[in-house]
Amino acid sequence: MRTHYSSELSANMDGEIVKVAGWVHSIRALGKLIFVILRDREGFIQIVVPKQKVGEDLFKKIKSLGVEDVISVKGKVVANEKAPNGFEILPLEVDVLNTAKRPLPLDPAEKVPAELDTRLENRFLDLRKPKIQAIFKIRHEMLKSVRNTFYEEGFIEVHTPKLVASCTEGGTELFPISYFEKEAFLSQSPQLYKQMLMATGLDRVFEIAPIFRAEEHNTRRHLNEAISIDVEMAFADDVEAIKMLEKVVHNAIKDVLKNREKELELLGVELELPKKFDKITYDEAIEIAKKKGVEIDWGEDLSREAEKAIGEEMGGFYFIVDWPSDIRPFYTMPKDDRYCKAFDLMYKDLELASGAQRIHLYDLLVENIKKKGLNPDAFTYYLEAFKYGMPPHAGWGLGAERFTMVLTGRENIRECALFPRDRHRLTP
Ligand code: ATP
Ligand code: AMO
Repeated sequence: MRTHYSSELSANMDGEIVKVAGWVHSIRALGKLIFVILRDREGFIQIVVPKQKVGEDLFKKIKSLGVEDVISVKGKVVANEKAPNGFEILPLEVDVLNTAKRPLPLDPAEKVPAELDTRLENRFLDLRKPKIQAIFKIRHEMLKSVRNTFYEEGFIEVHTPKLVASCTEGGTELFPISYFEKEAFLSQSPQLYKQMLMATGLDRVFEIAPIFRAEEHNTRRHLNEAISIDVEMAFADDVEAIKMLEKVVHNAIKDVLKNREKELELLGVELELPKKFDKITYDEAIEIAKKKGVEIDWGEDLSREAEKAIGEEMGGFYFIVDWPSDIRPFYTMPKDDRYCKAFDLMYKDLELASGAQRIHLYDLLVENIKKKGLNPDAFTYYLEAFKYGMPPHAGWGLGAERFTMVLTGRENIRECALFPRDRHRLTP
């Protein structure tokens, strides 16, 4: 139904017959002349309709169109300095493929921005806006780049179960589900499975898949269903895992800058390629927070206020390393009797990724599970993998929506998921 996208047309094609298709973005009738702006995925095209050139019938047909009707137009490209982008289309045939009921619950061409709730209620219309599509084009570019880096670095793509029997991350709650006669949960993280895969010889695996977290509260950076970019590397330590994360993030930003210039401009984002990733220890982070007047004791997880204070001081991308063992999950490799080999990648005050070198030694792992007040019997299937030759390994999880927030300059994570799931939203 189309030969060209709007972006594939130009004034140089003057005289060529083409077929374009999309939605009626706007329609302006000025007596014997109508201007239709057609919108497709790649932009806008002006259709110029002079009554005496197109004939009575076609003129009438076009005049009866309304905004958001779906049409396909066969016509001639006409170079015209006065038209947007220097050309317009003189129609020969118009197919009305479908009509739109009016009034629209949300106008994709609206000048006044709608509330986020209204936008999410009518997401299919919201997504017709070029600026909103730009977010998902950038997200797509990021994921494509991330995958390319994984392929180049010899990673194997895997998928682990999302219906699981036990928790992996302390802190957030699980969603219970009924699994025939057993109790089961939606997976919070592929953590245990990606670690088990380190005992198989697959060595380097990645998974890009949903994680489910029963976050009780509404925040601007938590979803109840998110996409996690997960990595696990055998024969590697925390330092190598950090290097891989830096490479993935660096390449993604480079590719977005290179291939999504138009979208970044539309969103008004000035993205900078990070030259280096600063590293501060947890102790240094706490000191920064304290100096800025935040009340926080050593050994506490970073509060929102602490994250804000540290983010303000650090700016951009940076790592927080050398965390107290007590506030990291049971699978984290200790460094000494107080600290462990865990790291977080931050962008200003937003946590983008968490990772660590893991415990690969069976006895130490069982001891740590108990220390966290968990029952090792609940982890039998996982622990078995540590008995018969488990190499040292490390990995991380990077939130796709959080990374997209940074790449697109959005303040609310809901903007970076097509159909976000939050405390109050289960539809659309
Ligand atoms: P992760 O869940 O991987 O740790 P995160 O960014 O959610 O990533 P947390 O350590 O959970 O980091 O939380 C950071 C801060 O945000 C903490 O101060 C915590 O109290 C607060 N916080 C976490 N989850 C919520 C939530 N659902 N609602 C409100 N505040 C939250
Ligand atoms: P963590 O719990 O820190 O670590 O999660 C990793 C990353 O996933 C993203 N994320 C979320 N994004 C949106 N909404 C949420 N509710 C949410 N929760 C997490 C964040 C976070 O940094 N197993 C470890 C990873 C590892 O060590 O390999 C884990 O799950 O960007």
